[in-house]
Amino acid sequence: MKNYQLNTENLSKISESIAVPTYDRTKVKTGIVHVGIGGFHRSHEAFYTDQLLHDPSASEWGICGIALLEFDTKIYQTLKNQNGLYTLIVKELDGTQTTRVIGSIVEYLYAPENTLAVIEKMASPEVKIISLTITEGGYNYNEATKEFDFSTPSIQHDLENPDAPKTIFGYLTQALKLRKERGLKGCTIQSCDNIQGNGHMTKRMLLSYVAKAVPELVDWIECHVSFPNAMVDRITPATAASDITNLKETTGVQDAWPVVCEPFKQWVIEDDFIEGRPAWETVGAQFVENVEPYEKMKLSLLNAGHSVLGILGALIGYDTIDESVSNSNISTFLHNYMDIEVTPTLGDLEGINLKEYKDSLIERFGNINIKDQIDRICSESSAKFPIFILPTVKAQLVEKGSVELAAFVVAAWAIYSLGKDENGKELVIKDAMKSQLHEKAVASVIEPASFLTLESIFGNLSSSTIFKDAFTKAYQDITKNGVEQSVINLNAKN
Ligand code: CS2
Repeated sequence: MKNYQLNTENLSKISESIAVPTYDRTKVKTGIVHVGIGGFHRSHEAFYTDQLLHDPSASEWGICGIALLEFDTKIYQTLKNQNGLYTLIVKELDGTQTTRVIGSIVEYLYAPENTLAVIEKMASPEVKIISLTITEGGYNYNEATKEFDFSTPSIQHDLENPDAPKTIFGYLTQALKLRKERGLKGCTIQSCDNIQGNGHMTKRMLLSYVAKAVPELVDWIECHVSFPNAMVDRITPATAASDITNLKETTGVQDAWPVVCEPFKQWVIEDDFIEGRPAWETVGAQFVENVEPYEKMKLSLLNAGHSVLGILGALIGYDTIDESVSNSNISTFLHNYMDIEVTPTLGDLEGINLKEYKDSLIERFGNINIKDQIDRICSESSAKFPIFILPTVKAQLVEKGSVELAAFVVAAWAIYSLGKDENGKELVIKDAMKSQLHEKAVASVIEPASFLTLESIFGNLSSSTIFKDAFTKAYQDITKNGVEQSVINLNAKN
C-alpha cells in the first residue's frame, strides 16, 4: 500500500481509503476560536462541526485552533504540517474501527510565539464564539476560598504584563477590551470542560480577573458576552504509538497525531449564544433550557466513575480502565457507589432512564478496544475530585445519606498519593498539586485525616465528623487488607 502524508494536497488520494471532508475547506470562514486543541476537542466539538460543514450554508463556522501553552507546541506543529487535518478513529465495542479525516480546524495559532495574532483573532468581527477546553484546573478556582485564585504566578504575570498574556484570562481580557474599544459586537464564550455550571464558572472566574485587570470592562462583558453551560461527553484516551502505526498500515495515511475515541458522544448545551451559533442540533447536539441536571448526572456518574476505577485500579496495579471494571468486585463497588450514594443526589431527571444510563456507563468503561489509560484518569485528581466526587459527599451529608463509599475512594486516593501501588511499583502521578498531595499523604500514614486538611481541595469537609470517621476507617481497612479485600468486605455489607 502506498503511504500518504496527511495534508490538503494528498486528500483526494487519501479519500480512496478513508472518508475525508467533501466540503471546500478554502470556502470555510473562521467563526469559532477554540483554545485547547487536545484529543477531546478534536473528538467532540471539531467532529460535530466537521459534520455540520458538509452543509454549505454552515461555511461561516470553521474553527481556529489555539495552542495556548508551550506544552502545546507538538499539536500545533502537527496541525500546521497537516493543514489542520487529522484522523478520527472511532473504536466500536466489537473491535471494528470507523476512520475519517476531520477538516473543521481551518486555522491554527501558537500563542507563545504569536500573542498578538491570537488576541486579534479572538477580537475579529467574524468570530462569534470562543470555546474552551482548558481542563478542570484551568479555571483557577480555589475550593477553600470559593474564589478566583490570584496567587497563581502566571495570573500575576498577566496582571503585570497585560499585552503579553500567558493565561486564558489574560488573553480573553485583551480580546474583549479590543472588541469594546473598536465598537465591535461581543461574542459567546463557551466552556467545554467537565465542570458543574461550566458557563457560570467561566463567567465568574473571568469577571473576577477583569474586575482587577480592567475594571471598566466588567459592565460591557455583562451586556455583550454570553456564557452557556454545557455537558460534553466522549471518552477520548491518549493516542498510543500503535494507533499511529495501525492507521498507516491499514489505510496508508501518515498522521502524526490521530485521535481515538469511543462511539458514544453527547453534547447538551444551553441555547444562549449572543451572536448566533452553528446549527449543531442538525448533527446530534441537544439544545436545552437548563443543562444542570445533565451535567450533574454526567459528572457524578461518568467522571466520578472514572476516578473510582482509576484510583482503585491504580493501587491494585492495573493500567487501563477496562481492566479495572472487568474486576467484578470493583464493578460491584462502583455500582453500589452509583446507586447508594450518587443516585439520591440527582433529583428528577426528566426523560432520562437512570438505570439504563448507569448500565451503559459500565459497558462504555469496559470497551476493551479503547484502553483508556488509568494514568490519564488519575492525572490532575486534585482538580477532579472537588468536581466529580466531593459534591456528592456534601449533598449526602446534608441529607444524612451514606458517604462510606465515597470516603473509601478518597482514602484510596490518599494512599495512591504516597506514590506506590500495592505491589510496590512506582505510580506516575501527574498533578499540579503533586508535592502538597504527597506531603499530606505522608502525614496521613500517622494520622489518616491529615489528607483532608488540603483546604483548596476539600474546603471544610474535614470538619464533618461523619466523613472524617468514614475516611479514617476506610484508610485503615485499605492499609490492613488491601483495596480488593476491603472492597469485597464493603460489597458484602451493601
Ligand atoms: C475523564 C474524562 O479526565 C477524566 O477523568 O473522566 O476525560 C472523560 O473521559 C470525559 O469527560 C468523557 O466525556
